[in-house]
Amino acid sequence: MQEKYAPSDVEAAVQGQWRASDAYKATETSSKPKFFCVSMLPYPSGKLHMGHVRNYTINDVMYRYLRMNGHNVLMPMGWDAFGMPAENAAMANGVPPAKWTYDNIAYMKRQMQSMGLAIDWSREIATCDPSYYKWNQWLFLKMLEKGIAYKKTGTVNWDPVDQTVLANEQVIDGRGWRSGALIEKREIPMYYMRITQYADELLNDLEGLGWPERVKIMQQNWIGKSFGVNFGFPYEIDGEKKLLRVFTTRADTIMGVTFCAIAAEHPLATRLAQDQPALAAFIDECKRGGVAEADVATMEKKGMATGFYVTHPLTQEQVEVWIGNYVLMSYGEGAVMGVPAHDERDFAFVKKYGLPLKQVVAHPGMTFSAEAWHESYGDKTNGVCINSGKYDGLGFEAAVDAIAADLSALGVGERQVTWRLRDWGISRQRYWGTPIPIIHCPSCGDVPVPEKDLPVVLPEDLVPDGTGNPLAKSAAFVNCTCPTCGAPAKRETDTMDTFVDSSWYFSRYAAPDASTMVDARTDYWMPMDQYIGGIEHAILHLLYSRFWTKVMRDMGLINFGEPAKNLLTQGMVLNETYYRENAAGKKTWYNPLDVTVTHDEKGRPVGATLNADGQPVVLGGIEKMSKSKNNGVDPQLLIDQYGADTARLFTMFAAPPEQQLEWSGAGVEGASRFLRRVWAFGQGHEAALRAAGRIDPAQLGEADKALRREVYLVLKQADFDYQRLQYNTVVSATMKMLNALEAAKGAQPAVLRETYGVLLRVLYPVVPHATCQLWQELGYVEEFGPLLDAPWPQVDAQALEQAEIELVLQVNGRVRGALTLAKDASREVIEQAALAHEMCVKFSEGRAPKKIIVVPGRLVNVVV
Ligand code: ANZ
Ligand code: ZN
Repeated sequence: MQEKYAPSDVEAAVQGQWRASDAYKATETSSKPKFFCVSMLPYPSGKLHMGHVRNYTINDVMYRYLRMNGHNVLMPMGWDAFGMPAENAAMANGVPPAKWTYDNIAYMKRQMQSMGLAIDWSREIATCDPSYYKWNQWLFLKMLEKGIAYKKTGTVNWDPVDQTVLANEQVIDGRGWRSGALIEKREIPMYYMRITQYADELLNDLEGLGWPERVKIMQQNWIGKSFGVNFGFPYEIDGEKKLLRVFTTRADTIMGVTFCAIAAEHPLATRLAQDQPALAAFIDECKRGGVAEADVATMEKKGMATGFYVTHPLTQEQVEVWIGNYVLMSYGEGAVMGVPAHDERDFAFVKKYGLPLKQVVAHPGMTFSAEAWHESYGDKTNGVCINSGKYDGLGFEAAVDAIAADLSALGVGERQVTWRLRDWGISRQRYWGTPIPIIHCPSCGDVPVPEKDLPVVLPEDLVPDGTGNPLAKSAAFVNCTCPTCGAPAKRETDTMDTFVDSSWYFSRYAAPDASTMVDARTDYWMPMDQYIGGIEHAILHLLYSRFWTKVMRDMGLINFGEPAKNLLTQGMVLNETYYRENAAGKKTWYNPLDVTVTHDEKGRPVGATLNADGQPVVLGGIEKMSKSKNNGVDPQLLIDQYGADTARLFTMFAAPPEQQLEWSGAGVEGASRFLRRVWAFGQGHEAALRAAGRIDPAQLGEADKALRREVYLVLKQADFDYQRLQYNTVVSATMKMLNALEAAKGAQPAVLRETYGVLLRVLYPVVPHATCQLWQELGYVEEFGPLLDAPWPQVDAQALEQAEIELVLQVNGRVRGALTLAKDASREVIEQAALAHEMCVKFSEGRAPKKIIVVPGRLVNVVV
């Protein structure tokens, strides 16, 4: 065999064998239990980054371990191929998004292949392929039939200069990202999916999922089920009696209301603005601000008094109405009762505008101060009503019961359950997406494209130029005939949100060539036994996927209601950052690979210089690898220089899968060195390893026993770590094994062969190429078959047994030392050893022993 470990030769050879034998093609006919492990499909952005490498390696390690442990495993791969970056790249380079996308896919696929991933490529999916998105269209039409999809007007960002709709992320400080024009809100017809119909089920089914608690809580908050009271403040306007309705989860604080706040879009705000130009201007400002719900807690609270009053339904007091930028039109009633003493947002609001505040809940042991907010003021769990008339003394539940009953008796309110979850708007006024299969006919209206005409194929040769959707300008696409009446008609030019594409792709992996959306193979592989991806998908992608799965189940297409039994959210990959700042305060970031760092005697970084000019750069701290901080490391450089096995080993060893991983050049070097040692051991003992026979248990010497014991002890731990997905300590286990092998002087070849064979198998899932090569070259294939399906090593219980044991030595019941004795030492030998022990001699002070108590295997107590 090769004297030196040459990763590129080894990897090319081993990958060639895998390809030739179609090693990772999975079938549904196995008698073994199935295991379906899936990485969230990548966006084909151009090339792999370290986050991809980490994600897929975790998946691959799991695949290989489980396959050796008797499972029928499938690891698929696909491409989330629609979306805006392709349109942006097209605009920048003048090439159609399709070409850019397919080129990127080809390149990234080669990179994945060079990583040696156990992917069944026969199941590859690109979501921009008509044979895939046909089924998006098909299910959309089924949903339309069943009323799960529907049409209504929605608000979009309109760029009046570029004459185009912009995505939220293309609006920067209220202006279009390209044109700089002030963005307008426009109401246009759009399609929605009724995810709210599944809200209860989406919430309740979280419980049974093996997902990180954090992700479940995020989903739970997003769905946001709130129990409260909906009631109205009576008022009169234009001679009409009305109610200003609010939703509150804290009806117990109703006697503490000092104002009401309504959203800028609230109909009452619109009405009041008719008479007040200043109010109208403020409302416009609020609308432009367009707050995302996530920012409401932290944004600056702004408001304006309207001079209009409503009546408190229980006290008859007059309460002034304000417009508040923190009130969302899309939640509850778009209006709130302001209780500044017990709601943090209301508190900040009255502090700013000098409004009154009234404490109505007392908390034991807390004195209330109007000066500063304290989180206990908002606590409902152990408060008691005060300053609340007949409700005084009641706790939260009792107060809400009484107040809800009173409001209901007055006919102005009732209990209500409110959800944060909104229906999912899927229409995008963009080119590079799944066409919505609808035809607009002047006489028949909106006509679904007949099933036989699906898919509505997206033309792949258009180039967007930033001024609206190119589909809308393509006569060939737009003009068609009405399927119902045959008259000239126009095709819908909106496409679907790309979250649709990723809502069910995993089910298609199981049956990629099916002539239906899914088939029986989907029920075989699904649900995913393990799904792996970033925490950034904790909410939308996973929620939409769960929704689509339930819809497909209810249509009888599949027999499961959740897409993923288990979820692993892998940690981010971090790296150091370095920058220089110019006089204007503008920072230029330098890639860590282009920088030399100096360290103090404790190894802490103290300074850095740029390699190009030798001048200092500033250490900017450790952050997530990103383009903006220029601190990414291209995994291709790593693979080219050290090989895929080293890249894989480093990423698995540097941190447990769910923790953050810090890039380290020294860590990569260390990983590479370790693999060279593994190789050198095999190469150095080649003849002995190949020639060795079977182990004769009767012939084992001390060195043999010690080596076997160490390797099997470590195997036991490694096995446990594999099962709990703690791959970093699996790697340390293999390092311990190699240390033991290198140190085992005088062990017989048969024992070396056995224990080295254990090391190769434990290391194999992480480092598949080098281990496969060594496995072959050292003759293990003849004994166990190819490594991919070799039996996982079993812990030899006998090897763990120790020849010697340790007994605690006590004198008069106090621990004084320990005795190391043969495991089968007789009582007589134990007593002799105890009496002879120096501590026993010292503490018995010459007195004769009265009695000696021996607890076998544990202790010996000398009583004097
Ligand atoms: C009075 C009150 C007093 C409130 C108090 C809270 C604490 P969740 O739990 O998320 O459902 N709210 C209602 N509609 C709103 C809207 N459209 N925009 C902004 N805030 C709104 O939150 C319910 C609470 O959020 C409601 O209870 C209301 O403030 C506010 F000590 O009413 B509360
Ligand atoms: Zn028609």
